[in-house]
Amino acid sequence: GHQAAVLWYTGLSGSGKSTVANAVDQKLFERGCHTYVLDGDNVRHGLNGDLTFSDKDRVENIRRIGEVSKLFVDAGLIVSTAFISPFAVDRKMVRDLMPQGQFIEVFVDTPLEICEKRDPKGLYKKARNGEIKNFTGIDSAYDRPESPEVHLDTRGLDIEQCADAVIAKLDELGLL
Ligand code: GGZ
Repeated sequence: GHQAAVLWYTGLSGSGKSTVANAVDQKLFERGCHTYVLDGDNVRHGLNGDLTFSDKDRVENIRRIGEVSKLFVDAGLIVSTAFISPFAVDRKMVRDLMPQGQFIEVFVDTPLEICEKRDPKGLYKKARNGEIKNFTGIDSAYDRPESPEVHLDTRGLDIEQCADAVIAKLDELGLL
């Protein structure tokens, strides 16, 4: 058995949040855990399809994702969320929403320079051209987490090592 929890991934666009979240989720599944992954693909297009990338809408995006995560935690799942969640105050708000000790912040720390080089969707290029406004890291802020439960310096770790570090923390915290 396992304890319910939220694994809250945060980091820049292209940092690898979804990739690491899905790798961890696979390992949890293999251990028999009941899990769910929330990311842009299933939330930004559906539940939050009415929201933009203005500061105000990003706050609302994170608030709703926090509330939905809480429902999954109430249902006993280990829920993983992969959103930039750029503002520290909003991450704190979600932390305070969850039962004590069941909010695990995972900072996917990939430098802007590397994210911008990857640019899988060409969004950084568009942001630099001014075709997209309010792009995180370019003309919209990202508050680096100060004391995340897990800090992944992805320059020194591959996906497998990142996933193992998250699992090790869950073991250490007695959640698995
Ligand atoms: C940041 C944007 C923007 C702007 C579109 N700023 O690499 P992606 O494409 O798949 O991930 C990014 C995603 C960010 O959505 P989130 O819901 O995670 O953001 S937040 O937590 O800040 O609300 C990127 C794409 O949406 N995207 N415009 N202006 N990312």
